[in-house]
Amino acid sequence: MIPEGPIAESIAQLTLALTVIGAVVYAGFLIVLVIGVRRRGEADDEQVVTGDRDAPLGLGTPSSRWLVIGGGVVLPAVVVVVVFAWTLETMLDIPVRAPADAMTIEVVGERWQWNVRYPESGIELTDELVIPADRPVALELRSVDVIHSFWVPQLAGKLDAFPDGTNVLVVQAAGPGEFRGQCAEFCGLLHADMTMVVTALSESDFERWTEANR
Ligand SMILES: [Cu+2]
Repeated sequence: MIPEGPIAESIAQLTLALTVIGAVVYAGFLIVLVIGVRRRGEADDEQVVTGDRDAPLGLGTPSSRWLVIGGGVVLPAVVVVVVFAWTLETMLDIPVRAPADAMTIEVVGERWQWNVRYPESGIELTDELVIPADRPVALELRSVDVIHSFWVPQLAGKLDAFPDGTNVLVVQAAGPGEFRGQCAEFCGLLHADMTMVVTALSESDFERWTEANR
């Protein structure tokens, strides 16, 4: 799924980075494993030929020591630091509070629908959200019953909606468009039907929409 906003973009980049780094580490591990098994096999053959059960396996040489220190300590440390730093940077990219220029909309989960309310205009919607594009929108998430989770992957990460408090999820669309969302916390029989359509409109179209629906 292609990210359609800066927050989702940042998350998608981290996902790609973790996938690629994980694949490279796994491939490297498999290669070393195969080499190790084959060498061990050769050493075993040697023991059979000479009858010497204490014949060295070649692990005490300086080059193999460097392989153990480099591949077993230094390389994993580098990978962990890179992954940690990248993850931290992405987390810092994701706003946890409404930015100053954000528009606030209340989104309340209720088995099995999303009730949307615009505090400024009083507009109310169900299972759909209309937002201005190119501007952060702070969704005040709550629930009236069980825990739900608001998730529109193309715009932002997912965030739980609790019955006893408000969570703020900041979403942002890079341009006008339509984006689908889904409740991401199993909430009962019709959980799968708890969907959401987010329509991002240009600033002027959004103003027109607001006036028409006020
Ligand atoms: Cu739900």
